[in-house]
Amino acid sequence: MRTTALNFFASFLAVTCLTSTSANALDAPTGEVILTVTGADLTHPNAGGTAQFDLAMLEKLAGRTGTMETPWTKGKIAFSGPLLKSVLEAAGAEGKSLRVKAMNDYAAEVPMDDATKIDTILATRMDGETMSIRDKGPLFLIYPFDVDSSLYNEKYFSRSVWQIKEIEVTK
Ligand SMILES: Nc1nc2c(c(=O)[nH]1)N[C@H]1C(S)=C(S)[C@@H](COP(=O)(O)O)O[C@H]1N2
Ligand SMILES: [Mo]
Repeated sequence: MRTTALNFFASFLAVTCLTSTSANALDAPTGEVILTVTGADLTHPNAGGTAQFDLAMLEKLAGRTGTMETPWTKGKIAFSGPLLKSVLEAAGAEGKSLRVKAMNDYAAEVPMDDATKIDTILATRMDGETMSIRDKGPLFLIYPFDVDSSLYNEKYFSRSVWQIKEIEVTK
């Protein structure tokens, strides 16, 4: 009896795991594409070899809100959006480095550790409002300056790319 229950539980677990693996497949965007993740071997592409996201897809991912001062804003602002880590997981991206590219020609090299070891936010909102391009939107990479003030320096400022449109994952 006991073994049967255990076996049943084990197969239940196996089925659940398999189901959640296929649920990891990335849906196709239905709204305007605001982010494209590119890289050699994404495991969850949804557009050719790339992973495209609209706002709703990004805002469904695990995220956080951090209220903080930044060099680019006045007073304390609540930045919210998915964690960079969740976005990369959704795309099935693995690599050592990221090239975070803005709509203008600016791009920054961001080590993968900044996604995996730091709760960096790919901010979609400031004080609850989506950001226009003029306000550094639609996406702004925000380090958790509220949690770790030692990040508040030029090294991380230069990686704080605004008007992001693409993240290229490199080996
Ligand atoms: N889209 C975009 N993001 C960017 C930059 C840029 O030119 N374009 N400059 C980066 C650099 S090098 C730094 S130090 C800070 C500069 O912010 P500041 O121009 O407000 O001083 O933003 C970073 N993010
Ligand atoms: Mo800079």
